[in-house]
Amino acid sequence: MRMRHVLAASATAAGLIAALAAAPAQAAEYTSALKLKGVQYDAPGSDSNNCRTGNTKDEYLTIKNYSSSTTVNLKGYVVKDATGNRFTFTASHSLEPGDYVKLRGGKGTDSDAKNVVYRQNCNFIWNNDKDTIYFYKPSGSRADVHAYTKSGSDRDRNGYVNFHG
Ligand SMILES: [Ca+2]
Ligand SMILES: [Ca+2]
Ligand SMILES: [Ca+2]
Repeated sequence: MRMRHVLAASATAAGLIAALAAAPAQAAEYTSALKLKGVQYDAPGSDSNNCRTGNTKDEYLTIKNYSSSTTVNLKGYVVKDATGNRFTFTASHSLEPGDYVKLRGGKGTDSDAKNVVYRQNCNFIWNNDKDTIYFYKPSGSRADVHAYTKSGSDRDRNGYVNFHG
């Protein structure tokens, strides 16, 4: 419903409407400096969500600032999966142009220098077969979204899918 409203209100050129209609899931991402760079959705090795001995930390989502001039604070940004599991960046984390952060599972100490934020949760969030990654601005508007399947998106089957360069 929201997409129809946006199209009716803002798109006047028929060509633009056709282009947006062809890729509705990704139309919103180009208004955002921060985008989903890629995801290691299947942590290497056998998966275990044991906080001490498991490999949840090896599952990560990379978020990058694609703006050439604007620094963006991650505080208040939200990521969500297809089933509604969510993580909110509650602490300030400045991403300068070209800077990135890896949002890892498991428990650890966030570090700007190491470009890492931990979900502080040892359960996996990105499914090994398929999932959808939603990324929201603090205002609630969508910054980016990408769906993947192991069979269709991950040609080399290494558990990683790239969304943006
Ligand atoms: Ca695995
Ligand atoms: Ca999931
Ligand atoms: Ca891959």
